[in-house]
Amino acid sequence: MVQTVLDSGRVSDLSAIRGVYLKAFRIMLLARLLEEKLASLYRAGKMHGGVFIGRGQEALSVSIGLSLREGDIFAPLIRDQAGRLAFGEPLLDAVRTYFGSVLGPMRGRDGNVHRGRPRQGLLPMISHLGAMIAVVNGALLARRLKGIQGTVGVASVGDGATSTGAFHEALNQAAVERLPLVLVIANNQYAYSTPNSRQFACASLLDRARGYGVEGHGVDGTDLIECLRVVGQAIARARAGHGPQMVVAELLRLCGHGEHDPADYVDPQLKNSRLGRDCLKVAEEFLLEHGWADATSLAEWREETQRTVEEAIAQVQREPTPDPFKESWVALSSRHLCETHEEEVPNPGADI
Ligand SMILES: Cc1ncc(C[n+]2csc(CCOP(=O)(O)OP(=O)(O)O)c2C)c(N)n1
Repeated sequence: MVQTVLDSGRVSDLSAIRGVYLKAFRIMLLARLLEEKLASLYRAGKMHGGVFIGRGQEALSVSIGLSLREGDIFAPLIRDQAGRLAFGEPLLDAVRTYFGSVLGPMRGRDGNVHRGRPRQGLLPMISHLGAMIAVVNGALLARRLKGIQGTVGVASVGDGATSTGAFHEALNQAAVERLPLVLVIANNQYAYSTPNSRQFACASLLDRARGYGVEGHGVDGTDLIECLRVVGQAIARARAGHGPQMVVAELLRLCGHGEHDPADYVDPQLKNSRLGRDCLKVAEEFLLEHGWADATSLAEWREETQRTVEEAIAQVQREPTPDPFKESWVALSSRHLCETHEEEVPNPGADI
């Protein structure tokens, strides 16, 4: 149902999009509240490792997850908690990885954002800077060789990736092979602290698409309806055989690169511009304006979602962490990862 509406481009028909929009909003809210909680635990010194959140990028991210189908491939970035949830990653996968639970998908042995479920097409991230594009290409080529048709792969990257060799080589390969790759670039105007002006000299990152013979689509990343429409159509075009697609979303990240980064380099003028809008607030205003929610339902959803987050964290805090004397400290092979994923993981929050 979600895909049908998004594929057909009927998102301008408001009655058709209502159900998808509400679902997207509730997932964005779950991602936001989970990450706010993780960030506050990090500041209280209660988290191991870094905490990287997607505040301000949830509308773009959720649109990816909701536009994909079972059987597709998704290589999320550190700002894609919303997209992961929308693609079907259980909330507990995130919480268990953050708290090092041995029941987590990486068995409590990997960095917070490096989790995945390869068997379900959710690829564990290697590096932030474009490394995953070639991995998605490889998975798509493998499917082609096996004669599997009709699936697509999304690689999510930041503007920082567009200046790396990995990005250019993989984009060129996808174009030459006409792979059903959708490259979603969240241009949050800074690569960590490096502004766009010190990073590329072209007018728009969409020029990168043109240069490689790839279709490009620009979108206001603060606007959920627009993200659902543009990301949905790019994915539908890749699925329909039109070759690789690039989506460039303009937005700001409303947080640091990680929670260790105060992001005081961000130009206040940008913060006060349209780019600095909070996509969750924009979506909330849209819901109220169209009578799809009222203040009471918004407050109830927030309360219910907060409870889901608190309960998941309380549950995981009671779970064991790996026993260093029993673990065999070899790298996790993909076979191992797939085996770990055999069992069903309960999924609080999945019914939203
Ligand atoms: C291969 C590689 N080189 C360098 C780094 C260090 N590094 C991490 S994030 C980053 C910049 C990221 O910019 P962007 O993708 O725009 O993400 P943002 O944090 O701005 O959202 C750099 C240089 C890395 N992780 N991997």
